[in-house]
Amino acid sequence: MMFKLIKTCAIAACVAALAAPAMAQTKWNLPAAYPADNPHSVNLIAFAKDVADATGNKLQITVHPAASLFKAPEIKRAVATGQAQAGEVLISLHENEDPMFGIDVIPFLSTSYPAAKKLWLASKPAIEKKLASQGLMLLFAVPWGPQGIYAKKDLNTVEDMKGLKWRAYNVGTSRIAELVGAQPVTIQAAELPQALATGVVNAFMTSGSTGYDSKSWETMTHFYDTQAWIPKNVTFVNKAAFDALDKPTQDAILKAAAVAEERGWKLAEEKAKWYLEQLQANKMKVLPPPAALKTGLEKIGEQLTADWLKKAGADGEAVIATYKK
Ligand code: PCA
Repeated sequence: MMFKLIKTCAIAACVAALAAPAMAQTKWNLPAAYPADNPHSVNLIAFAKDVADATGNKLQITVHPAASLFKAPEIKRAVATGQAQAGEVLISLHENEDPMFGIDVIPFLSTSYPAAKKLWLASKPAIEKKLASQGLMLLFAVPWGPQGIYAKKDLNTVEDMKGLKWRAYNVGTSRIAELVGAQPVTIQAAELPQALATGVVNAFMTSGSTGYDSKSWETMTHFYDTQAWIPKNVTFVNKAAFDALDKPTQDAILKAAAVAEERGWKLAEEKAKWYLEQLQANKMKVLPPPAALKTGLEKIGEQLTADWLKKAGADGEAVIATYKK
């Protein structure tokens, strides 16, 4: 047994040595925007390790979490222009480029993980195509937790949201502020702790994990578990950088990407409840939305759905129809 193992290792080393001159070691950077211990970053680091292992370290991908290399809204362009070879973004940050990038933030369209997965599969071809037209190749997508409202007072109706200093992270969350008469301030997750500490914002909508990452309990008292939508992060590569790799390395990336997508969805779902428990353990009230608040939010959701359908046209309708099938 031991001998066989040694022999197998020796052969593997030999194969690696023979293959080495064919492609020198390649180093890639993968900027990401969320903290190193957030499940998204953990998954990216596991992905990079899988690629390194499968290629015998021929391709080494360094993950740069916490917006340390590029700020969240700059990552996509950095990868498209080849400043970085791969990257992870909250895809709805780019809804202005194509409504399809915002399909996962339509309120109350898909609010459970199986529904979010179904929506992802329905929208994937269109998203893949759009990314390809921008010089990017899609690798995988991973969800956040369902989105709820953080506040420091009771919210019984949407009228109670009037005048709030509302942190937004994309077009949709800004629009919600406008519709309820709050003041939207766009702040990415990396700057959220600072914004909370300085009182620039006093309410926002996000997942349990981002509330946990930004220690929301230090300034917030309530989390309304509205489960309004499940946004996703998408990981892609610069297509030219991918094309420059040899076939075995390309295959290793694609294989690791498929594994990362599956692992990412699993991790997200497993941890969603844990994050809400942490909010509670830190003395926050974790509550279902009161009926009137829920109804008000649903009305806003209808408005946002109509806005989206208008922007996305026939292509959008087709994807929604596939999703609803
Ligand atoms: N966290 C990110 C995006 C969605 C989420 O749950 C944020 O708040 O910026």
